[in-house]
Amino acid sequence: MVNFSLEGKVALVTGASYGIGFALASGFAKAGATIVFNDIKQELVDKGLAAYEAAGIKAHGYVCDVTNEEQVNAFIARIEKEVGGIDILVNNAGIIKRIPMIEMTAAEFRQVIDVDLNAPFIVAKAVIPGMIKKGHGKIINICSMMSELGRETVSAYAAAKGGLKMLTRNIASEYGEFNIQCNGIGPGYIATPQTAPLREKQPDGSRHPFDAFIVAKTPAARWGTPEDLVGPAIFLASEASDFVNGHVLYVDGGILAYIGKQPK
Ligand code: NAP
Ligand code: GCO
Repeated sequence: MVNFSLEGKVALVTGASYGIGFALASGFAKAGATIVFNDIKQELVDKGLAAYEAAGIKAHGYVCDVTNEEQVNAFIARIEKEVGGIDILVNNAGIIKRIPMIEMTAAEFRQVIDVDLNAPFIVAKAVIPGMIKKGHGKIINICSMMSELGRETVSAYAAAKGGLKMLTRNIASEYGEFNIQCNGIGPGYIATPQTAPLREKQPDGSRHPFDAFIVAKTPAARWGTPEDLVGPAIFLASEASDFVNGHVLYVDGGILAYIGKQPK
């Protein structure tokens, strides 16, 4: 029988006080996993703990900036001591800056690369030795449609997410022999705080042009929800995907397959 259960597993989801990370961690908890998450600020960790408790989930929350290698190493050591060895890692924490490239400073570009690409390297590097000791592990990197496509104003984000796709493939290549599977999830356009600016109503009450654009570009004719990502993530976190490695699973309502609704 195919095993989709996460019973007895310890799952770390970075940046999971809310948004996609919160939905994935909540879904993992319902599939039997013990949940660990982090955020940069204690107040957000507390907010996240309260939200998990309200959902009937006992989560372990810690303050950690995933771009800080010293903090991450101490964080992982603390989890292994206080909760247990990590079986599942979801590199979810991420930021975006929407600035035309020639107006973006190098510091702004580096900041996005730091969170969206350097941090998944730092966290995976800290977690993999424990997975090798355990004889198994699942790493899921939250990529993006921008791992495949570009668009105006998101140069740093697309570069980071494109790199994250290749980091995913490289971890799969280098650690597959230790029964560690590393895959990506590439969400389409998902309704979270990160995309709120693309959906807000215009001063005249009309829809944001980008909102209408995305709905026309998506065969499912809607924005995704964080919950749309939970089933695919449980699959990649479970033994059901033990022979899936180095794959980016796009959960995008079909947008990457579609040229877009023709003008009437
Ligand atoms: P979000 O609502 O902005 O949440 C991002 C989370 O990451 C927040 O909890 C944030 O905490 C945390 N974070 C940011 N920088 C961090 C750092 N240095 N250390 C620790 N935590 C940090 O974003 P989301 O929409 O849920 O997206 C989650 C992931 O999915 C991101 O990697 C994003 O790129 C990716 N994604 C999103 C979409 C979409 O349409 N929403 C589509 C494809 C991919 P703070 O609040 O403290 O900053
Ligand atoms: C943007 C959006 C996208 C989504 C996502 C799409 O400004 O284009 O924020 O980048 O967040 O990454 O997969």
